[in-house]
Amino acid sequence: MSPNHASQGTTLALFCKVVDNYGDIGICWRLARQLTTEHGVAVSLWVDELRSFRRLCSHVDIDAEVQEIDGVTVRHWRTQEGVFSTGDVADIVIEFFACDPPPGYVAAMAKCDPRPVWFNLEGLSAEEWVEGCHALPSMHPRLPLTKYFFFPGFTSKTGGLLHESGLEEERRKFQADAGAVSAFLAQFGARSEEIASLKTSLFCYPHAPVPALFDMWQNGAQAVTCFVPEGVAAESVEAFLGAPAKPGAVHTRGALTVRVLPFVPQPEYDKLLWSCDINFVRGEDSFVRAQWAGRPFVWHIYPQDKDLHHVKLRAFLQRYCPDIDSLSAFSMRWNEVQASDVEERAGWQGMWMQLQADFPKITARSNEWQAKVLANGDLTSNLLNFADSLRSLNSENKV
Ligand code: TRH
Repeated sequence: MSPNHASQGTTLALFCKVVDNYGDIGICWRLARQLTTEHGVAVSLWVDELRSFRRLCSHVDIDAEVQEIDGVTVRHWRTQEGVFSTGDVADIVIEFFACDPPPGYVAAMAKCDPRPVWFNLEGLSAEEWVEGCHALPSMHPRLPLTKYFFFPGFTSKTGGLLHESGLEEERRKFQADAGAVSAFLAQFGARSEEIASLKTSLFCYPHAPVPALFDMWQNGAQAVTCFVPEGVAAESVEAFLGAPAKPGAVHTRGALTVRVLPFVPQPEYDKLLWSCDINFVRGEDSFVRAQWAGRPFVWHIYPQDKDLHHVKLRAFLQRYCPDIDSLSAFSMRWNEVQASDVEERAGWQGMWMQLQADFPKITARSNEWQAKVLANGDLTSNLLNFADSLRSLNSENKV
């Protein structure tokens, strides 16, 4: 992927509100780093909550108003108050999930000549309507400013997905090196029998049917190790361990070993996904990372009112694996979507056996999928290219 040279020296402000969990800051931090390291953009990341951020990146000082991390200027966004001048405004302004930059900042944007490019970076969905909304303009009701919607997605009519340029090479090198995989897992205390077993990672919301999954693995014929970062499905994990789910805690019952890991820094989380034979992921960012891991994965989707997430889950499965029933059925069961009679009769054990039998097919799909999605370009490059086209338009029209 060649860097976007037009963006060298460009300034960019990225506004992030942590609504809940880690996805908001996880996505913004990943985007900020890629803009800086691969495209030479000078990024200011405005974030309202530094504690969640510190779980992904231990360098974060939660008391600092402004700090520099990996070349990104991180600003603690404490308030909507404040007066800003045109000199404070970046060339490109991104608000994540319509999070509303401070009104004073927006007022200063309106005074700039030329005006900055303004994006609202939206959430990921495989639904078709996304294509119709991607790149749509939205005029400010009072000020002479236009904001553009930027939707991540899986097709050429969307903004694509976050993917760093060296990622694929790094992943393949790591997975081809059994010693590197063992050393990575051994640092968390994993023993040789765990490393030799069928390895899974578990990241899901608290309502996932983890007890049923554990029960099935425990009573199965094959040795399974489940690596769970601290804080994930804590109640179910503690019930299995019979002890607090602290990093290093481990327990084997029947064929299943559950091992608690620390919540690892973001780049290490990729390695965990690359090390496992199957990954359980959730939300948006870990879901995308699992797609780059070249291994089977099961997605626990973020729950929404009126079961809207069921529609989103089906839309993704329809794109990803319309011809792999075992994966669709298992994913639906994991998300507690009404199963068909056939699936109901198969039970967890039967569904797992069918899924496992399809691992080679799913792995092949994973590689085809990656190539297909990346043919649309990566999100960061697409975003900068779109910004370039809007900037030329802005300076031509002097809007
Ligand atoms: O944490 P999430 O559930 O986050 C989000 C938010 O809830 C958000 O509001 C919602 O819109 C979105 O889901 C759908 O899941 P996600 O998106 O996978 O983000 C988790 C981040 O945490 C991701 O960047 C990977 C990272 N991570 C680590 O760095 N280390 C770890 O050990 C683990 C388990 C995750």
